[in-house]
Amino acid sequence: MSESGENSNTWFTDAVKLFESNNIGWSWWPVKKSGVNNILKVTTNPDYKQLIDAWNGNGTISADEAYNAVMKFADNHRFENCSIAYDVIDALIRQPSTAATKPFTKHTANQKIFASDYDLGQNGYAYSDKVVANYNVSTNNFTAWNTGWEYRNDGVDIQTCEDAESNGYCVGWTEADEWLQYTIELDVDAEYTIELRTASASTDGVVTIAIDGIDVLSSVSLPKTTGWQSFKTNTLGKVALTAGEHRIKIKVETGDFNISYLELRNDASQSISLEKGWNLVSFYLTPNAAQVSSVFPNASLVKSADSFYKTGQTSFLNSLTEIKVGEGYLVYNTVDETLTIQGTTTSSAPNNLKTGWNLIGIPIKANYPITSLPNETQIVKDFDSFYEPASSMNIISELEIGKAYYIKVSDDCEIDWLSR
Ligand SMILES: [Ca+2]
Ligand SMILES: [Ca+2]
Repeated sequence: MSESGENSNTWFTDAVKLFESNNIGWSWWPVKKSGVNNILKVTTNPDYKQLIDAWNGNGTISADEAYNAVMKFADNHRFENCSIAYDVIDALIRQPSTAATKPFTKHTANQKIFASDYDLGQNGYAYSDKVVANYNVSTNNFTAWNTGWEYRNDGVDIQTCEDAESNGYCVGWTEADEWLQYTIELDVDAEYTIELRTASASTDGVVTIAIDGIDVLSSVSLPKTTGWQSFKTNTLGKVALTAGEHRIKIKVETGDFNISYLELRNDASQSISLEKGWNLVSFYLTPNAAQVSSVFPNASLVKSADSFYKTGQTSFLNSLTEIKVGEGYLVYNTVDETLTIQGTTTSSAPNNLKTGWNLIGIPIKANYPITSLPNETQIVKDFDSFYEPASSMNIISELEIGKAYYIKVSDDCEIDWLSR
């Protein structure tokens, strides 16, 4: 079977399944085109559109301009200038033999999950949409499966998006009982705030959020906004989730809104007490506002193991710009105060220690028993106490949350913070 290929992914999967179950080989003819339904998508340059318009009697174009437009369009057909439609390839090659879904792209917490980046898979498994293919040969009625005709070739209706924070696309033409699924990988057990960024010029939308097949936030209202491209972030609610892979579904109950993105945030806060003078501190979260001056508004000097920040100094001389989770900081504060830092937690990577002295922070929300430190440990110090493995006079028994320490090791080694 050849000379086919101008339809949706749903139609492609059904057709391939039919051919192969009847032992019929197949070949799709358009490999490279400017539509959404080809393996390689070609960008149409504006002057080529102008040339087509001129041929159709709309406007004029000079011979040189026409030549350049055609050459540019030819250049756009080079493999390296095309974008690869992974959804089309998946529909042709993988989906005919399985209803299993897989991530379209990697999603995790504390970053935007663009609505158009829903999972790869069949209608009814990765997403559900009312119109998913064109059957005009049977019905005499052409139906656009992707009403916005952008980005992907499924039934999901995607259009270009004017939301400044988007990937350039939003899901639109949402209807009751349609849904979208996203596979997410979480680093830590936490309570996550679920946010959904939507726009609607007509009505208030309603959605239910399901995770791993269970409704966790039911019938949440999405107030209409001032226009179809005027997006607003809706905080839907909080859900406790474990680290690992989860499938999150946006189920539309009342439609007619556009979705730019979804986000799961595990905002937490950490209190740090600073004395006037020198302090050794660290954070188990990544501050939302991580600039040194935002984290330490009353510090005159902040040093990490290999960089420093001095208040009032010309900015390019400050090698330390952002405060990071798990780093140790030596801070000179001008007042006594307790800071409350808002941020997000992530899984803790091991600390790599180099032979000799190291300045380390505590990347976990727990005290760490000093006897769990690597065998290479020779001495641990803060300002007024110390620990030596062989000593009987040790003052430090645990590395405490929020503090930082100097540690001397006999060889390169690492602290595995999760092996407490
Ligand atoms: Ca559709
Ligand atoms: Ca739809």
